[in-house]
Amino acid sequence: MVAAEDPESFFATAPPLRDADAVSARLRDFIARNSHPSAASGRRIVCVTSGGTTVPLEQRCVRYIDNFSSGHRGAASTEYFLKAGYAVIFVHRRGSCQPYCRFLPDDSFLKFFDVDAESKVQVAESHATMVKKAIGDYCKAMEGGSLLKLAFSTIFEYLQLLKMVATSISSVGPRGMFYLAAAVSDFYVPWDRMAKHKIQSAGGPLDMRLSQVPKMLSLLRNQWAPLAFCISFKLETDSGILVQKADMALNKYNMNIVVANLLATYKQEVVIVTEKERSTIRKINRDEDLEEQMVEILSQNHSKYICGITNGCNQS
Ligand code: 9Z3
Repeated sequence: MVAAEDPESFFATAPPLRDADAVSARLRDFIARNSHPSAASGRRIVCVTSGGTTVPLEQRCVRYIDNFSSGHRGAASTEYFLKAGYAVIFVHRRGSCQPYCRFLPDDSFLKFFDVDAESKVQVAESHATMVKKAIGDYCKAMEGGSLLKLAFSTIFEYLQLLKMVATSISSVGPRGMFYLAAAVSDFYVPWDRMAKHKIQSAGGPLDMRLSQVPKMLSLLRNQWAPLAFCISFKLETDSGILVQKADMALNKYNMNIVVANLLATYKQEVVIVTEKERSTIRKINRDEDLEEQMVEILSQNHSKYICGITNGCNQS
């Protein structure tokens, strides 16, 4: 019997992705359109993952374990990658923060609108500029075919999507990039061992054994998209182990870059760890997005990587 920690068993027992054929067709079209020689071409394609994965405790799920992540980093980074000329596959947690909507508050959304004397609804004057810009940028990305959004909730959906994107993106070789900002569960309940129905409380305290989620980064690097430029994130709460854990991830999974951040300060600073160096980037002023600096540095590193692989810079 294969263990639940084994990738093959994970995929064999996971509930199949809904609309897998349609998702796969959208992906194929998106990659073909953005890698077509006549398109703004030799275009780079990045897969940005964003938001936390859930671990259901019941097949007809009432309860689940969640991972911390609002999706703000992934959404902001997507905007900056688009601005830098990348095509972006935004693999995000359903209901998490979306590109160009980061400034729209979800708790007081109605404040954005006014109703005039004729009962017509319009955007409040005070927010009109921001909303107009957001709509313009979003439409440009969607109509220009440079943004593809794919949603997940569970760890099962996330890893199946990641595999599908990776095996498709492999066709663009080193021009493909993975920016893995999603907060991914380390532990899960395998589908075939999960309670079918709502777990009953009459039975007293609940003992539950979680299996380890198989480490898919090695597969991504070695099998699914071997030439892609891979950036993973390391989130810790203990500053004493952060960089050491990032180094370990860099070496163990052969990542090109690991972005290390602490839960307490991740909005203000991150450490970019490569084989050669570690550099800390900090937010300089309140209104600045740290992601703008991050994307600039990461895309420069991606350019160097493409040059190295293609033996010259004419294809970057
Ligand atoms: C991160 O570390 C992200 O920077 C944050 C962004 C989740 C902190 P927000 O979405 O937060 O803006 O609210 N992501 C990776 C987290 C993670 O689960 N990493 C795994 C690990 O640290 C490796 S895949 O072991």
